Amino acid sequence: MSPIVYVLIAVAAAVILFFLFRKPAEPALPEKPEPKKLDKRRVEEGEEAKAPKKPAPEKKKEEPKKDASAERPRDEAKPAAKKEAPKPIVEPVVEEKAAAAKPEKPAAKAIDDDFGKPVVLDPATLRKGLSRTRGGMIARLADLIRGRREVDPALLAEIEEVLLTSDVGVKTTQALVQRLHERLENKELGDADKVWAALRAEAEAILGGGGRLRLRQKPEVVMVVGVNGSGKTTTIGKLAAKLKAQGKSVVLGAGDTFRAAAVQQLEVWGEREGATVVKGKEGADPSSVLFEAVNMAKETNADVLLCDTAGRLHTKANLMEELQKVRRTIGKALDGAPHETLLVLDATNGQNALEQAKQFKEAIELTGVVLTKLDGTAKGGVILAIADELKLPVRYIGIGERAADLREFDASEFVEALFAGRDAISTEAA
Ligand SMILES: Nc1nc2c(ncn2[C@@H]2O[C@H](COP(=O)(O)OP(=O)(O)OP(=O)(O)O)[C@@H](O)[C@H]2O)c(=O)[nH]1
Ligand SMILES: [Mg+2]
Repeated sequence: MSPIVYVLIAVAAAVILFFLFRKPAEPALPEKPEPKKLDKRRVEEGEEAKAPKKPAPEKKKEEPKKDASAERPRDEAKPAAKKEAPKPIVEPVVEEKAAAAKPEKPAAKAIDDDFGKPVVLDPATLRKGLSRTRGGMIARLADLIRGRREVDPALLAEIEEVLLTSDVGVKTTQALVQRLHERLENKELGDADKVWAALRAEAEAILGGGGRLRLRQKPEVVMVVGVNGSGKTTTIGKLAAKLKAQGKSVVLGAGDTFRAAAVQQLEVWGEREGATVVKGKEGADPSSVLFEAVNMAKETNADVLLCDTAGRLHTKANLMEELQKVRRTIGKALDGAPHETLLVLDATNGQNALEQAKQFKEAIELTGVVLTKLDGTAKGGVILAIADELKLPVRYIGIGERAADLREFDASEFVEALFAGRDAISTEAA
């Protein structure tokens, strides 16, 4: 019996020893996985931190995501940063909602933005668009100067004649040639190259800076005026295209109630560019249509309202008086509006365009000029007269019918496109 007892004792001892060894082993193993659990917790915490961003989907529109993506590259610092991050993400939503309900003041500060895409330097297209004027006035000037060894008053007189017969206009031509005489007296015009450079410099000085519109408030209200056929509606459509490409919301006011086709033309642009069109019935009062358009732009928190107007009226009322009334009404709908009044001029009208411009300027407060159809005329020299005599910035130029053919005006780019490659420009080539 006793050997059995010994065996039992030995087995019991073995079992006890086995359990003794197992117990310490168990806590040892979890120690390794524990950090893993901690990691998971961190990840979960991180996800939790992201979880509050679920309400942020509302914000996706606004892209506070920039902050979130900026945080992503960070790792260990995340938990702390993330816990704080969701708060600001939520807050702006509230602010935005408040801003939407309140007047436009907070938004206005944030909107001082380019109106339309920034200037894309594309000299070849611009040069092509201006080829008729290059082949006309500029080629004649180049022919005059080419190979001229002596620069004398007789050459300046010939230059004067070219300018006068190229729609630059008497006043602007005389002022420009006068400055050339001064340069000649100061011995600054030693050779043909210097005369060419002086012409370029004078042209650029006359054209000034020009410059596209800026978005300074919301909605920025732009009224577009000009005689019939000058390109108002097309310019509005092209501007809408630029703005939409920039992600701006646009409302179009069909203030030309003279004919149904004018409204339809605007609707086609509106549909193509995704802009809301506010219209009235044919023959409706343009002022009331544009009053509604301003309200629509305000209600929908639009970035820009572009107001089309008639170049002719269905009534016998005076066009200028009607435009003044429209302007006043827009101002009643929104204090300070219209913020811009653009006069659209057809360059093919040459000096007549200048005369029209003078009449408009006398009657209405203008803030800038759009010169269209430069692609179809050799009378592009009129732009010098317009800039010089009207003292208004040329905001845009039209060099074709496509949306991209409305170019932000830049004086130096324009002069470069006109005068570049002097030796290659020739009246014969034109
Ligand atoms: N080649 C060329 N054609 C242009 C340009 N701008 C406008 N047009 C064309 O000129 C014509 C008249 O343009 P609209 O925009 O209808 O002119 P509008 O001033 O609105 O005319 P009304 O509505 O009658 O007062 C259209 O056939 C346009 O396509 C341009 O820069 N170049
Ligand atoms: Mg029109």
